[in-house]
Amino acid sequence: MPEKKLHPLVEYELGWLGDDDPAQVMAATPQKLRELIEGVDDDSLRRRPAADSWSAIELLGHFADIELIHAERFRRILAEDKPRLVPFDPDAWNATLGHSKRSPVEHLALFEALRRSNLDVWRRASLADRAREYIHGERGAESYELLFKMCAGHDRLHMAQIQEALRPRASASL
Ligand code: NI
Repeated sequence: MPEKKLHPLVEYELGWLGDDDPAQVMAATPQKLRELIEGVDDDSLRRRPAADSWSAIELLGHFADIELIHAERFRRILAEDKPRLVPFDPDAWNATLGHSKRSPVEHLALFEALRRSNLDVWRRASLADRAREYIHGERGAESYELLFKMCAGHDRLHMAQIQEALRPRASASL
């Protein structure tokens, strides 16, 4: 069956997931995030690798934001008839909610509670539920299953960014 051409962002995030089970990937993420930041000092957590790249702490805040957005989106897709998703501006949330000033414990507590709940909603959903659609402003109709898989790929791409943000750097003066 010919497949609909995927939007580049969708293709990119699904590429990070590959053929892996999205629920398994997403269930493992909280522990992986804790391991990534274990023993990391506060300066390193809050240092941006470049002026326009988020620090590890900002990325942890982003994990919580995205999980909150998905908590709402997943539920609306199940409860409403082809809901139109409300756009979300991650940079604006990061800047105005002060993610860089919070602790990793705060970000992780919110993320983990929402992740547990979002996984529970997914596991209880039937195949027909998972095929339910929403309308994305730019990309048109997509399924709950596609959005869920994108979320799993999104986990991996941002975990790689956290690793990158925490990579020791040569001093600028050398
Ligand atoms: Ni993101």
